[in-house]
Amino acid sequence: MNHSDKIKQAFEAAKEQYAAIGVDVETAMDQLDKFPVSLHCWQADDVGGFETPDSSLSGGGIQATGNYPGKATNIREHRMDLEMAMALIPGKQRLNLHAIYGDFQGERVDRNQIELRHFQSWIDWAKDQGIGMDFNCSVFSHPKASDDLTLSHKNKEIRDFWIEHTKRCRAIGAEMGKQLGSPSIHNIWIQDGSKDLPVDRYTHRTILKDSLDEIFAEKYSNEHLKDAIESKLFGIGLEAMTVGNSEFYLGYAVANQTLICLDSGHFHPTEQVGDKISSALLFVPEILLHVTRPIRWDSDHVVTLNDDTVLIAQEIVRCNALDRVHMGLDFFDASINRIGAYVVGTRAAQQAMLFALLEPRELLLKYEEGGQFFERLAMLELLKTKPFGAIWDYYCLKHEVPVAQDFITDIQQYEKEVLSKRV
Ligand code: RNT
Ligand code: ZN
Repeated sequence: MNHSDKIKQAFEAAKEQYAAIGVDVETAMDQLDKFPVSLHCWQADDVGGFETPDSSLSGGGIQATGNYPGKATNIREHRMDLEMAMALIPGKQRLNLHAIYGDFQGERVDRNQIELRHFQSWIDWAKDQGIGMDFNCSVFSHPKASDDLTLSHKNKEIRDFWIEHTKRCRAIGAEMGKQLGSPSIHNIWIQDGSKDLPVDRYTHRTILKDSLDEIFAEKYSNEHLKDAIESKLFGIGLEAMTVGNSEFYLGYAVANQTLICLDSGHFHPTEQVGDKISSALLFVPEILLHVTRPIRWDSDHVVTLNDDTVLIAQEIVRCNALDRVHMGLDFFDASINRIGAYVVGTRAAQQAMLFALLEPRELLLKYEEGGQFFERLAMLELLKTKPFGAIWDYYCLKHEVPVAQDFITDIQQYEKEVLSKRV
């Protein structure tokens, strides 16, 4: 029996086991196909971007640590790496681009001057790949963001600069959505905060609210653009206060019916982001996720199939919200092979979704409503040792991407042949 026959045989046996608890494996795989994960462009080069030949992340309360060789240093390499990663991940992804990744062709274009033409080649690339795109204003790594405040700055000139940038980003995002025939989610995350105890939090939050009102004054069709806003607990060097905290943005999102972006690193370590989904869904139209793996703080480690990621996926499925929750990733690990990071992290997010889709929902609900809590716990535990891996392997086979550990050698080869030759 050849390799793929063995995978199919294991799949058939696994399928029967799931059928015995009332789970239709084929339906689960079909649902996963329709749930794209948005690949964040910034894992490829440690949040550097292409504004200048040596752009690198500075400030913003975020940090990429490590200096693993071979990072993408220009658009050509960046696209190559994304294509490589996508070739090793089952199903279709999206591309989530930050404004600093424009195709500036050596021209110095400040953030308040960016235009559609700087992103047209990305849109064309996405069209070629048959994928949708999401977009982000880049409100960090810039001299006008150097004193930790941007859209909430008391200095009108500074905040106007960032308002202009963000307005342009929304317009570009809407055009991406239009050209690609799939709404683009534009996410606003800003660093604004304070290292030590501020006395005037209220004015900064009032200013941020006004800036957002101005930014959102222009209306775009929902078919082209969806607006998301992202809160944070604290950033490095901004430990005492974050202007856009969870209460601020959730309030703003509810009042203005924008999407709320929940980043799994942006809450207290004992809070579960998965638990927030069913609450937020009652008050905002849709949710954007930035799935990441915080270790002790917002460390942005590569996503793994851990309890936090699984709960997020379970709640999306249990809330029947696959079309109202959008999964983006937000990790940037510069200490390991960066394409490897993409593939491990994205596959883990997809595996969490598949695991959740393979839950015997009716049975679990019956136990819960009947007060049979031992039975509920037992079934949830049993699911962990069901032959989930056989279904996942078959899913990869079906999508013609490397099965099980096979992608490791592909990435090693890419490192040897491509990454190690970069200067
Ligand atoms: C930072 C936020 C934000 C960024 C990206 C680069 O803490 O999570 O989403 O990581 O926009
Ligand atoms: Zn984020």
